[in-house]
Amino acid sequence: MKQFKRYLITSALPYANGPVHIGHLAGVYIPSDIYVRYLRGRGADVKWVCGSDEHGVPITIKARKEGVTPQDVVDKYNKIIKDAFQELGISFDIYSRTSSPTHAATASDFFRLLYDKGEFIEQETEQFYDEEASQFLADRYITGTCPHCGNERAYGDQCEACGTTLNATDLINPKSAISGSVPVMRKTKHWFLPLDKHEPFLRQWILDQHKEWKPNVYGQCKSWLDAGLQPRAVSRDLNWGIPVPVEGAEGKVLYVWFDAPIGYISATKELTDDWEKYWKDPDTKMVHFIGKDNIVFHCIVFPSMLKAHGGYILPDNVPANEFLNLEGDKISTSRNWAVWLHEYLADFPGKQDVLRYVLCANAPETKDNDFTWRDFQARNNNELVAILGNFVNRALVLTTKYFDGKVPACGELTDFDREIMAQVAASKGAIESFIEAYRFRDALREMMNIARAGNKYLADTEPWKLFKDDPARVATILNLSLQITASLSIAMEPFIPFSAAKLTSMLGVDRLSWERLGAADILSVGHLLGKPELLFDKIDDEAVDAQLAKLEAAKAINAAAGYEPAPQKESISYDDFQKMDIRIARILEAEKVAKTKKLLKLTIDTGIDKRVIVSGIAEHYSPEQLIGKQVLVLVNLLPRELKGITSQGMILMVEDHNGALVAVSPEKEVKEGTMVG
Ligand code: B3M
Ligand code: ZN
Repeated sequence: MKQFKRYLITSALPYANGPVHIGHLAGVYIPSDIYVRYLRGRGADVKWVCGSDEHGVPITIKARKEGVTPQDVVDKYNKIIKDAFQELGISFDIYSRTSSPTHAATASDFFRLLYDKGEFIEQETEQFYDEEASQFLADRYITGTCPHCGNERAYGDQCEACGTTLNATDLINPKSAISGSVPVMRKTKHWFLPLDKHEPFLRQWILDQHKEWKPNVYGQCKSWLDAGLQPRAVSRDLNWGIPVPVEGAEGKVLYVWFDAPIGYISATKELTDDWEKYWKDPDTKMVHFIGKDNIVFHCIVFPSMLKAHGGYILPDNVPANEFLNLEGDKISTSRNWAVWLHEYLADFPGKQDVLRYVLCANAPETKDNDFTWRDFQARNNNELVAILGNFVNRALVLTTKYFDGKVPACGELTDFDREIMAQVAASKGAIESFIEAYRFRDALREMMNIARAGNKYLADTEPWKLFKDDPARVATILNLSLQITASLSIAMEPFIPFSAAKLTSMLGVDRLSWERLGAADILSVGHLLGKPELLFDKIDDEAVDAQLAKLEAAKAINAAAGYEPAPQKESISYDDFQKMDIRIARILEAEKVAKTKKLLKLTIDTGIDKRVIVSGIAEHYSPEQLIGKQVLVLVNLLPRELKGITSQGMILMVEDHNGALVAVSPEKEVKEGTMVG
């Protein structure tokens, strides 16, 4: 195998139109963090770059929806993402962004060079144009009726009701999502990268020279290549992005997937003046960490761009992962079916390593995998607490108890001692080969096997029974147990760095170098340990139930929004219905309930009486919007106490697909107190 002098590691640039979730973490950021921490531990010359991907149509759509600028959108999410990564210990050397000036110049120059070399094809195509808004429309900006299922709100690229991928021209009655007008077809010029031209090279480079790539990656590349590559447009008619640096290209920007991978180069430039060494010297090993939906861009498109440009190295590997599901369902941003990193960090303070551990143990390396909160709890309680934490704690506490916290002397070794120490020593090579083969789950299991060996060692030797009669033997057992603990702190670092740091401080040492892993003399005799503390604690049912309830709530909203029509409820009799006393009422007064975000205190006239209802709609309606409004109220609901106020009844609301609450009112004014039924 080729020996490299240095490493350049890239991780997919998160798209800055939303926060990151556990699927991103398990697929990309945790594996790459493990890999880089491991390389650094070995003293390798490594640079790891990432940043936000901040161009493209979805960001402009989000901005329009929220009534802000695209820059506002990316500023917001760049910060949320960057802060959350940092808190999770994702240790990029740089987290940049594609709206940076360095990136604009780098991407623009890259395009211009390919243009000057004649690497593009120029082509006129016909595209939908909105005459009212005077702009071309990206497929996402066109809505209409799905030809497959009749959904009237299908997008030009996809129908979310039936999941079919569409072309805007497939839609029945297409409408512009910007102005609502009927778009017309208009000619427009674009630049295309002729991937077909690079096909022979790609076949050789991937199919012949990179047979070692993961089967899912290799297989996907092969099927793309076998299907035959087509020229791909690298420009778009859009006003958000990097302008196409060519005369006569006004109103056109680089396609987001053209500029985004160049973002890796820009970030390296921002990181070091020495960036060319990392991008151009064949002694650099470049590895792209990505999710499976990005394979074609990193294995086919970007390498073709680099090849066309010339002078750049190509990735040595692209260890893409499959997808992580959540509680049996596909993670979905629009359906809010996700565990968001920033929310996890808020809900489980100090438990970064638990998430890191569970997502690595469960990483979708070879197939899609499922994250469940019960599994999260079980892995914490049965593995981190019961195996790892337990071993470390026993070794440290026993040493404190019998030897005042000083590393005792090691006497003669038994065969069993030797066997255990040999096992620990062997774990070093095993972890290394697994990490180098991008098999992080297996590597993690090897790390845990060190703790398993330690637990077995203590359980079999039972030093607590020997101290009276044979303190010298106990000294040996604890010396070895502490050496194993020290090895553990080394092996833990790439996976669970916060706990590794805590452990080195309990051992009273600085971070140990990777090369020491497995040695029997890491801690010298007489060395004073720090104070033992618990490395992990149990996660109780309540914490897990709260997370499950959060997901249930997301499901209910999705159902209400018609993403998944809620199944019809159980049948009821007419009498059951008659039990509900629903009336027209008028809101007389409305005020915010102090110290709450969501609650409004409403005084209403039900026609029968004036009463108070507390309603969780403060984020959706201001008090002024409600005063004077007629609404429907369930008046015979049992009273409830909310923030010290008795709420008598319920205002009927519907929740739309964005989770916004909408009051239900009579179509015409009706006398207060009139019954609904
Ligand atoms: N922004 C990931 C995504 O949103 C995409 C990665 C770019 S890496 C150059 O699918
Ligand atoms: Zn459809």
